[in-house]
Amino acid sequence: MKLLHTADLQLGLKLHFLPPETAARMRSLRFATLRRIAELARQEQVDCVLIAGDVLEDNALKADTLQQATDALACFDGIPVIMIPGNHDAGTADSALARLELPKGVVLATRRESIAVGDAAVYPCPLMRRHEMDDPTAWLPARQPGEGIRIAMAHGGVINFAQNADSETPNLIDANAIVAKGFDYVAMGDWHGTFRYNDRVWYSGAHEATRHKEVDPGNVLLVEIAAPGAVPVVTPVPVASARWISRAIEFTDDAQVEELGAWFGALPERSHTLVALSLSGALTLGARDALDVLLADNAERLAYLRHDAHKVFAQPTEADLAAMNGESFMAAALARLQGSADDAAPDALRLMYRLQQEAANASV
Ligand SMILES: [Mn+2]
Repeated sequence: MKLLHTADLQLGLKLHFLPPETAARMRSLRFATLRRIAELARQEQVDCVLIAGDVLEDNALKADTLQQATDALACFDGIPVIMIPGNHDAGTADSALARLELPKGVVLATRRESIAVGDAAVYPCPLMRRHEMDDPTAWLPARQPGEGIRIAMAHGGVINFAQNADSETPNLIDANAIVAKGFDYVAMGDWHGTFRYNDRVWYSGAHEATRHKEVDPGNVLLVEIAAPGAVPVVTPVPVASARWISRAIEFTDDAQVEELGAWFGALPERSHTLVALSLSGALTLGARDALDVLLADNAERLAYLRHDAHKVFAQPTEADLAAMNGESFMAAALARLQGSADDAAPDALRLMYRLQQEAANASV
């Protein structure tokens, strides 16, 4: 059998750190990518699609978001889709998933009972509360003689991801116990990066990233299982259209500013790219100024740019100082700033340099 495994779609994700217009654009990408996953499912002629929890961002979502989710899910048109509630959209009394109008063929599994897909069986482990104290997979029965391919789907941590800082739930799951019960594949959700725990236990990761620290998000998994007991062949397929990129640069040479400019320029789709730069080091005054201009320009072009350029020091060269030394007032101020231990002195020096450059340019 062939299936497509995804999870953590978090449709309706708020992205509060973005300007409202950009956040809205990024929110709509998550629906568009779900539609592309439906296309992929059709191309690959999968037997079913599993969404292993956190389909929706939260249970307070309103009808506009739910309708967009319904319309995107309708694109699977005829391909069975099975989804379970996760910690974001737990099957509580106010469940948003329960308010979702499910297109034909889409099953919301809120009960601990198997669902037949051809000769195979899918065993859902829904989260009916945000945090389950007990392992939500404990109910899974052991394989009985004559059973076909068995697939479990669950949402939580198969290892203690907390130490990796990106797990949201204490919903701890004993994946080895599931495999020991004779399951061929365990479709996991909650961890946002694609992650192979072992041959049979995989996290697909989120279809679109939700933050910079995630490792390898933006994929879905194509899973092929030849027969009961066979090792699944799992192929990650990139589907995300937003790129979240983190980079650290320690400046030791002015040429690195130009290199950074070229790097920005070479990004395939800056309007769909969210960049987090961690900057340090020192530049001459001119290059330090050029860095500010470059960052300001790219902050407008990119979907998002976060940086800490205040950590990059400006070191005036002899030529910088000579250029600023023209007038007696400037020379006196310059001498004082250079000798100053005040934390604000480097900023003041940069400001002086910029004013002097602007004045020079204005007089041309
Ligand atoms: Mn989750």
